[in-house]
Amino acid sequence: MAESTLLKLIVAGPVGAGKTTFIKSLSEIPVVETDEVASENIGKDRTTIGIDFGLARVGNYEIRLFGTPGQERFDFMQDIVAEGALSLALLVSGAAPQSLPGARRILEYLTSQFPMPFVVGVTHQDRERAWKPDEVASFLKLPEEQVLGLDATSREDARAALQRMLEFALLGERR
Ligand SMILES: Nc1nc2c(ncn2[C@@H]2O[C@H](COP(=O)(O)OP(=O)(O)O)[C@@H](O)[C@H]2O)c(=O)[nH]1
Ligand SMILES: [Mg+2]
Repeated sequence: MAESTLLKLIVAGPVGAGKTTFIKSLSEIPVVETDEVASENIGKDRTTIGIDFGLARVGNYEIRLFGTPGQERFDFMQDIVAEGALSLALLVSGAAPQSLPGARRILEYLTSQFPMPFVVGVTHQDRERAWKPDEVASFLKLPEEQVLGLDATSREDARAALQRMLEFALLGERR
């Protein structure tokens, strides 16, 4: 049997974007979580302080998924997690458009420090009145094909997003 190729992908975005959910929807192993009781009032009781880790397989690729913490005071963790990553998924909740400036800050930071191909995933598409991917694309001034909508709780949606991420990553590599 052919050896599989290991890839490292990172999943970033503001608190509540759906990073942990996305990784759980994709992972074939129990996700290693580092959720802690949130120290700030961020609208939920628990949040990711460290990293989430999951493993997914697409064809011959074995994909290591690393979720980064969303809270600003853990920004230094992003550097540790992003090191050596092939591609980035920036998630933002379509139901929380107020988190878009924070999402943009994370995107600008990561892509300036670690130039790599990325896609933006707009979560909560299963909810009425959530911002649509094209609206988020225009906010972030990105081409529409780089921004996709998903319900992060859906394995099918998460897989489709992962596929797109891989396409961007592998095309990006060839450039
Ligand atoms: N309906 C819906 N709920 C979602 C979606 N993505 C995340 N959630 C929920 O939103 C909350 C925050 O998600 P979480 O993965 O913890 O966000 P994180 O802070 O980015 O890791 C959880 O209660 C999730 O179940 C989505 O696409 N649709
Ligand atoms: Mg989380």
